[in-house]
Amino acid sequence: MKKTLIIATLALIALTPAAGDAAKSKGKSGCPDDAICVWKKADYQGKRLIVKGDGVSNKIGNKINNKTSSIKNGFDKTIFIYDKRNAKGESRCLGAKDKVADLAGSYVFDDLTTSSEVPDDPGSCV
Ligand SMILES: [Ca+2]
Repeated sequence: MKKTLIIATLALIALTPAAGDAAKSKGKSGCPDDAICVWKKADYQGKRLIVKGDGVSNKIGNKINNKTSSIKNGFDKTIFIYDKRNAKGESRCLGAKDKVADLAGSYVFDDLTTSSEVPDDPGSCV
């Protein structure tokens, strides 16, 4: 009887850190819902910046201007990123929950992002 209790306790101890590690490994490469997340390095590495809320934001330009190399769209709708402030200049589109591991790839937008936009009713990327 006592032995069973000890085994059960040990099993619980063994399981607990595993759950903690899983949560931790998600870490800085994750992106919350209803936010745009950008990283200074490709593959969601390096400094992460989270931009929450709808509409146009210059937060990326204010914090890590022209230094974004990967991006995730945590919104359930299309968002845009722009080369200039206030949603001006060249732009790129990301569909709902879309992500780009390396903006230097086919997106050809590495180290350019300055502002972002979450339109009310954007439709889908063309
Ligand atoms: Ca720019």
